[in-house]
Amino acid sequence: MMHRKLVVAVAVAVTGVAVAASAADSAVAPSKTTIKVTTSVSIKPNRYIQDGLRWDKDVYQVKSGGTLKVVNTAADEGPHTFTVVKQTDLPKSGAFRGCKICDTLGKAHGADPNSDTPPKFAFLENGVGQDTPPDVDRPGDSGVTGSGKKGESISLKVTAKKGTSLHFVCLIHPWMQAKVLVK
Ligand SMILES: [Cu+2]
Repeated sequence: MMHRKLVVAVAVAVTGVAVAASAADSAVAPSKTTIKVTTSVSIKPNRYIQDGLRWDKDVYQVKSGGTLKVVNTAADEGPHTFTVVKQTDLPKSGAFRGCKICDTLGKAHGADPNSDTPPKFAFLENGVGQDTPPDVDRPGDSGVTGSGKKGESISLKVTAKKGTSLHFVCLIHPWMQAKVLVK
């Protein structure tokens, strides 16, 4: 019986160490951060369909010079964009159908709002279309995750200085809004 008690005491001590270590880890921003598109749809018959399509967090952290990997883990909801915008350009609730910045940057991507064909440019650097990933440091830096299949991803290098907050939105689903704190 003595022996069993000792084992329990050791287990508790080990758990205590693990908690302390994970608290210390969260204080250090990672150099590789994954941003996931996730979803959960709930339906109330004759009332609504609630589209739970979203980024998996509201706030992310990454080191300046680090990488953001944006992964589409939601199936059947089409492609997404990771697009840095000014905080004041983020559409508020109720303005999603009239998201001005989404129209402007959607056009810069060469997207046709009336078709499912992929945009002409997969990326934008400061609002200008290009085929290669931008250095992410300011509004207008953007990337499309792919054609819309689950598991597709893009990797973006963050060149913004330490202390920058990068607000981002999905141009196709403007309620998907979050931010990256550059550390
Ligand atoms: Cu989206």
